[in-house]
Amino acid sequence: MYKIAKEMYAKYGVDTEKAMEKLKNIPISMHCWQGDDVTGFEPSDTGLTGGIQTTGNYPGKATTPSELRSDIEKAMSYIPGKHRISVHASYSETDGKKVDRNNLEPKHFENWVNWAKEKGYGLDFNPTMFSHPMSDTGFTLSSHDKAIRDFWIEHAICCRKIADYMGRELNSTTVTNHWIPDGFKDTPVDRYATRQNLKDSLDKIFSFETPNNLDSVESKVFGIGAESCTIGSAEFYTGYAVKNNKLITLDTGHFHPTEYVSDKITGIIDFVPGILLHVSRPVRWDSDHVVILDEELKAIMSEIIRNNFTDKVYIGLDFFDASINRIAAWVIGTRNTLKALLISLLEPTDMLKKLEHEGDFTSRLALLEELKSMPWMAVWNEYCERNNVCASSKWLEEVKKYEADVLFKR
Ligand code: RNT
Ligand code: ZN
Repeated sequence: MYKIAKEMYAKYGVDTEKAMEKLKNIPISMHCWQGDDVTGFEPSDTGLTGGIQTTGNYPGKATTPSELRSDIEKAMSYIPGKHRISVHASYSETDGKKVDRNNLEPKHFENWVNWAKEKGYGLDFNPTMFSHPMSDTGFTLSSHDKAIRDFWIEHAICCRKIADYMGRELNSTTVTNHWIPDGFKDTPVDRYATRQNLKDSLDKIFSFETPNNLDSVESKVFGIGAESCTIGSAEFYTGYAVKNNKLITLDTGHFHPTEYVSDKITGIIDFVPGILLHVSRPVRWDSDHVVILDEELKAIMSEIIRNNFTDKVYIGLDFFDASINRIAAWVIGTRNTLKALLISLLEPTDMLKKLEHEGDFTSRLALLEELKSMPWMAVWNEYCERNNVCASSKWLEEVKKYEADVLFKR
């Protein structure tokens, strides 16, 4: 099948070998939080807050950091290529002692770093500014209460130091994503003051250099319980990122349903040092369903590949489904992201761009539609086999076995 596919693509001037070679060098940052429904392992677990939700109670979730790491390894064994793991601050390991978030240190993430070193993963990081008593008012960095603001500023500063340590230890730059849940349930009178608070807090957080870490800020349209006004809106963070040379995070669930992240990438890329993607799947709201191989996923990956943005666009995942096997959720979403990248890498982009630049929109449409039935699956299977990973859904049989032998016994 691969031989035939190779010939078919060659007719369009596409080299399948090159496509596979390129795919190998694109890391996906897989989020740790799909494995335990975003709870983390702090001794004082307050439950998930911040206007995000996991629904479902599928048995077998990871209950300790080592279980989570084993589950990640299992998922990674079905994902071809070398990738990264995105860790939240709430996954600290403090030997059962209560170390509050404003006192976290690199040593509390040593196990993650040693494990990543051993497995060859990169690490990315996230301050956790939700699921904590200090976020109970619904406000963190934008709060009018100085004690609350200061607590979260301290937390983010700890996190940037931890991220820098991770990047240094692993010899691979960490990307740290800053997201806060802050917003008003009901119509506010003084939105501006909260945004000024947020700006001041961010300025304090970013007041020192982290040579092994890049910072990104993530906007949102609304959260549960914060329906009327989100302090960290798209305009706020776009402005902040542009002015302060920060990366901007584009989460596919954080915009109005008729807006597409695939269209936003080229709109902002020349004005920021980079983009962090949070690839997710919103169903009616920011529901964070498992990523499927849909048109938007393919469109996003096409934007990256068509424009050679792989050095400036960091691909991170952000979904959490507690109603299905969590390892399968990771495998499905991450493999789909890679499949979408491969499909884009197999596109005769120069040919299509030429048609478009010449105004031949008829041929552009015809070719785009023809390409949809090209045998990319044969290339995908070949790629998986060369990377010693199950090509077909055989991985599911193995995940089901792990479920029976390990997950259901927890
Ligand atoms: C929430 C944001 C944020 C979180 C993670 C857990 O709406 O998307 O990125 O999902 O930090
Ligand atoms: Zn996100």
